Amino acid sequence: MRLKIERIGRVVKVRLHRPEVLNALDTELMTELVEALAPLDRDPGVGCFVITGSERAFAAGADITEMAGKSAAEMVAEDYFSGWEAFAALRTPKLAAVSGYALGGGCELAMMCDLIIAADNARFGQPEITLGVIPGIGGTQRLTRLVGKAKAMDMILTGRLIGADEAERIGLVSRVVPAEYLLTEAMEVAEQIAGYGKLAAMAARDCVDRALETGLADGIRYERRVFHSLFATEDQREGMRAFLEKRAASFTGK
Ligand code: CO8
Repeated sequence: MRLKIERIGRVVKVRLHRPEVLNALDTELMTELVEALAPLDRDPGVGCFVITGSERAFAAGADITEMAGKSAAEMVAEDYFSGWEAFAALRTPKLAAVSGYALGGGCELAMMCDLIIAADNARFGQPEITLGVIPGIGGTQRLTRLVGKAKAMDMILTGRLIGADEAERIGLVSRVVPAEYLLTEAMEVAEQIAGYGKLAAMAARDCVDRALETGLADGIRYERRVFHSLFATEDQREGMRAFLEKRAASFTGK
């Protein structure tokens, strides 16, 4: 098993576990991750995923040993790494808790999550250029959308690693915390998100992602339709009634 999965209340914590290769992401890990999370994604009792690695490495990239000997024909035939799209498409909010290296596919995996909380020892990078290739799991696209052309080009063309503070400054990560508090903070944030109505949380992340893919007018129209649709939920009734009755809301995900 390449993962350690723990369900804590409404939060599912997934620890990448290939310590001997700094959590390098191979096909087996990708398949295990997607197969484990797909049913939980549909479970209304699960409100947030936390993806984490070890203190030393979130993930040091795609598995170079697995890739190195492949031919272009094999890459095409296998549609190598297309399976990661299934991870990105999970609708339950996903939080990456990053300590140590998040390089190449590791940085791309973190960017597939909705929030990144970084330990102060985290280092992000897209060093594929040093291997004679380019990012292949969305790095050129997501990084550019998240941090803009100047920083994306800098990281992708030079392979330079950046620290947690720079990552926060350029908008790659949501929060930076001392390494010893990383999981405490990540779990608190995940529990907070999981405590809200799951339909609203899924709708919110969907609309924010839409902003990266579409023009403003279409995005605003999309948001408004999704907003309207939430008035078909019990959670909307409960949330607004609870406010008016000056009590805490109790969401059911219906
Ligand atoms: N793949 C396989 N093995 C790895 C990887 C990796 N990405 N990263 C580290 N390892 C292994 C090392 O080979 C080493 O194994 P061993 O003990 O058997 O020699 C072990 O993990 C520990 O690593 P180091 O001894 O190198 O540890 P250091 O602390 O000296 O260095 C680094 C840590 C800086 C993280 C270093 O290991 C490193 O540079 N790793 C590679 C980082 C990298 O280039 N990542 C990008 C990979 S390519 C990618 O992710 C995108 C490809 C997209 C393909 C898309 C196809 C469609």
